[in-house]
Amino acid sequence: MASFLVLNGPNLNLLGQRQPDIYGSTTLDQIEAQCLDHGARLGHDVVCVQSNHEGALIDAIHQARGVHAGCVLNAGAYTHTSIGLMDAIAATELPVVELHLSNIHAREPFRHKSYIASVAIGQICGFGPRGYLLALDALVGNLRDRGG
Ligand code: CA2
Repeated sequence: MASFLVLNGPNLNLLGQRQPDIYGSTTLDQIEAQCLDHGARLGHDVVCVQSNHEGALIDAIHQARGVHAGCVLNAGAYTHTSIGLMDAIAATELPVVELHLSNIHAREPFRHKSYIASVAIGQICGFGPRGYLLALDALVGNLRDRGG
């Protein structure tokens, strides 16, 4: 049995409470519960963390090393700005699947740039909450590819 980290960044704690036209009506609590259920179906542990602070997200990535076999990361707006998060992922070599609820490539041009993409094993966007489950599937496949 492996463990995976589901890490959510700034403002995602507001899911389901604001802007449902863009981000849907599912709350972060509900998404996290779905991730836990999906992990259990796959025979793995899932740990969920959310922070609005860049440094706390970087700390969570550092602490995941040797604990979690991979990470689903929705870095929110830090996706488009954070060299610090990018460096943390590169330094820890943690397998990360970049996740977005919305299709960032179909939105404003400033959302098309992702600092996470170059250090992630892949990116899933545009599938809403289901994307988190697809990302967990991808991490389980990655773990198997690595012989785990
Ligand atoms: O589509 C995604 O998952 C995003 O990572 C969401 C970020 C956005 O900055 C990225 O470009 C794409 C924003 C998260 C804000 O979440 C809210 C949820 C409810 C109400 C307001 C904001």
